[in-house]
Amino acid sequence: MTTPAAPALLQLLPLNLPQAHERLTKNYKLIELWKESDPKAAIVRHKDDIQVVVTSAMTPTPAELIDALPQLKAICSQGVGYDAIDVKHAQGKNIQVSNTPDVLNDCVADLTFGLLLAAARKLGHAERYVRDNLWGTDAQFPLGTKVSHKKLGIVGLGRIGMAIAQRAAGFNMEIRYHNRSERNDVPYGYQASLLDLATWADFLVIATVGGDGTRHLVNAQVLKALGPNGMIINISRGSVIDETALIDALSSGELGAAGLDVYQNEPNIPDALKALDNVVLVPHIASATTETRAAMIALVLDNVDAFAATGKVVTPIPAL
Ligand code: 8YV
Repeated sequence: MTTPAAPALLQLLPLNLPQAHERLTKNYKLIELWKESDPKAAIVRHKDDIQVVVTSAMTPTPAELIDALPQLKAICSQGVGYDAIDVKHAQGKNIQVSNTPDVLNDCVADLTFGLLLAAARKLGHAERYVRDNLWGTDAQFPLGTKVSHKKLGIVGLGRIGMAIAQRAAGFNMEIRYHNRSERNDVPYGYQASLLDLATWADFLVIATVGGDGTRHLVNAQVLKALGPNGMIINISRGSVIDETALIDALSSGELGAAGLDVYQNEPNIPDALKALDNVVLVPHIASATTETRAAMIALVLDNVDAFAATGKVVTPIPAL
């Protein structure tokens, strides 16, 4: 009796979980692309075997790669966002694409409040003040802005947006949101116009999807509407905010402050942004906790294993 050869799996990035390698090698012949001296040649060598690609929200997975793999049937990605993957192209070729929704909602929402509190209470600035030995000198530390009982506008009230709203309730904040369409299952006020939401809000949180449909959704006008006492927090994608307009608004004082986890051209953050005291900058870490990353990787592996066993991934991205 002959055992059928294991289908090949192309892994584009290392998965930082000890049991990941073991689980992947169980059902698949593993090609770890980052270990290949000539990645292009490795793809050509294995192209007729590769049925699954493992990627991430931050790892480009373009149409060219998809087209280079004629036997590809599933793309399993680590992360909820999928703007780096040509999902439409894959789905057009009947290739299933999975992401890792829900397991990161809590950590992303927690970090959103970390950034919001840091921006309002000037935590980054305060830390620099202490470390620079300015406490006790004539250089007075400026007053911050109260968070509790303020107005929170959420752009993109999806699963992460809802987790953010839940936390905002603990701060007795009034919540409104902007989506493409109104939800009839939430108690929060809907603003059909983002400009109206920004005019109303004290804090504007960006939790919408990335990609072409939301590129520069937050422009100079929206930032101006948020105003000199307003603050913007972005945990979605850098592409959603016009970064040049943001730097201008923060530098001129037209916008009060910002807390950013994501940027237009990661990991490059413009020096002009780094020079400002009214912005809190962290390096795309919203899902980066031991617990959540383990849960995300476990879900990638569940998708891979389910595909191997049943031909279907468990958390497919709906048809675009
Ligand atoms: C990344 C993210 O997945 O989930 C997303 O969309 O942006 C992050 O959680 C993470 O950087 C690992 O790829």
